[in-house]
Amino acid sequence: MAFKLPDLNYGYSDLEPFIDSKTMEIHHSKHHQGYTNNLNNAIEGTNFQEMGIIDLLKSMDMNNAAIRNNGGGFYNHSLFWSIIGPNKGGTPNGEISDKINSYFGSFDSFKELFSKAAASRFGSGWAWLCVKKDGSLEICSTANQDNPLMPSIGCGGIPILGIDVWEHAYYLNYQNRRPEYISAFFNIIDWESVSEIYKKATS
Ligand code: MN3
Repeated sequence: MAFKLPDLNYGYSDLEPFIDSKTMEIHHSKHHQGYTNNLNNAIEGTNFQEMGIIDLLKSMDMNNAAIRNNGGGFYNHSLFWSIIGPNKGGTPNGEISDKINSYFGSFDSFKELFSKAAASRFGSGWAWLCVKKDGSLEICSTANQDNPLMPSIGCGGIPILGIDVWEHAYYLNYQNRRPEYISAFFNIIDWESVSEIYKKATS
């Protein structure tokens, strides 16, 4: 089974003014499509073809650059599209809200720590909110297309929220102003979706 580029639940222009239409179009139809195609090429004829993306990431060899970069790219962007949307933002409700308050003190404090992790990632990469095996939450960041599911990343757990801080994610609209993009991202986070992912990760 080849991996397939997921469709978006919204149009390329629907996240404006926070993410512009052209960035969305290139990011999804070129970058994410590229990771998908390259992943399929990299696993051709291997038993990774029989696996889902999560098992593939957990069992991959970190020295295999093609699978690491493109498997990560495929998974990271699939998660990213699913946790953003038009007319979202605000603050979470329910269990995930309680968890955030209990681990980070308040939503504002969580926002500050997550934004800092995203802003301080040098070069290309991602910042994550993860839920660990014991149910605790952790904010961390990874380089390039790495993610917390991969072996020996030192950034634990299952990601339930992630922000892409590669320049391709924001440069057309924000140029070098990454902190403005990070701040805008909070207006499009789909907390209901994050909450669903959290529930699955902890069930
Ligand atoms: Mn990207």
